[in-house]
Amino acid sequence: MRTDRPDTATPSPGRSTTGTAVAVAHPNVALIKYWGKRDEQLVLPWTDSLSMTLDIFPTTTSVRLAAGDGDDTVTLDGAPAEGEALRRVRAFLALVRDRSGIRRRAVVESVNTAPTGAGLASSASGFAALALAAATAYGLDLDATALSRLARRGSGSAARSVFGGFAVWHAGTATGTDESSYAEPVPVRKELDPALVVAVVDAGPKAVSSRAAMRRTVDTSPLYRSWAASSGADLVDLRAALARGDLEAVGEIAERNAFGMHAAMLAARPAVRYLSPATFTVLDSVLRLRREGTAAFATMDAGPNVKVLCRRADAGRVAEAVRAAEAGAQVHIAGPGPGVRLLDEDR
Ligand code: 2P0
Repeated sequence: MRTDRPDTATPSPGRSTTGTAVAVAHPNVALIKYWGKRDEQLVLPWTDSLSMTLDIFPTTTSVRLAAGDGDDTVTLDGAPAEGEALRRVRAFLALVRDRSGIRRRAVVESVNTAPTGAGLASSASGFAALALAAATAYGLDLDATALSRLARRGSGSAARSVFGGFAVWHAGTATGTDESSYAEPVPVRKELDPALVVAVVDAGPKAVSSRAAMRRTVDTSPLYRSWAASSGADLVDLRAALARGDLEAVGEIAERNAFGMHAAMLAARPAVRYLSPATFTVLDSVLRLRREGTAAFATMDAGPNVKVLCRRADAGRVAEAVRAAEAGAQVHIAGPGPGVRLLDEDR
């Protein structure tokens, strides 16, 4: 799905800005993780990653152009955004304004349905929705590839939430500009029919942001380079397993990739430790399920929560086993979800 269309296109002739737009996007869970940037400014990763977009926990974001060129107003879950979250949204809007040539400030309202900050990738759904809503409100005419590149500038994992189902995010060429780093859909055999059972063992905010944690891992972990190298091989194997609909192989590869990422974090100085005792309780239940013959495999992100990959037909049983093992867990069952889209009635 490579295109030569420049991201910097000004509004097409005859196309006026809508001035307002509302977009919905869903989070994604990486089976091959993104962990580490080679360019912080452009959000270019060291490695390719591959994810499944979920059909739960959508984020809905509206962008409305207001009069004047003052500060953008940003509301997150009904409260004024502040600090780093506000700074990141404003920096993103400044990028969209540069491309559109329209200086007007924006009023942004975003509502998340996932527990924010718990490693459930609300920044992925958040910046994917913001990218489409802002691009539309400011009159940029972007195809999906260009939208994915733009979303990446807000948060790396957002590049993948532009697409439904499975998506691979290309790290891009070593010397290239941001042109070469975007996500695109990955074909999957229908028989895979996967589910992700999401076990939220702690919905509180994380102690270290993933942005800071990945920087520390890259800079100080002696295991980072070997994880990054093995991740490239994992991606090749995973794509083949998805293409043949081999859920066991998909799960084994995803699980080892996640454990490798957490091992690299634990070896950072000081250690980045997101996993908690409740994480390991859930991991034990996943192992038990496997010993009893259910294909179930775990992956964890920048938090203690566990996502269990299994067949859709087994999801209820897996959810029950996880609940029985960790009474405090909130358990949700997700399937593959849709890509980002505009809500037409609000345009
Ligand atoms: C992922 N995570 O691939 C990995 C695995 C968490 C663990 O993408 O700094 O919020 O905004 O580009 O996308 C979380 O990192 O980081 C993430 P930024 P992001 O899903």
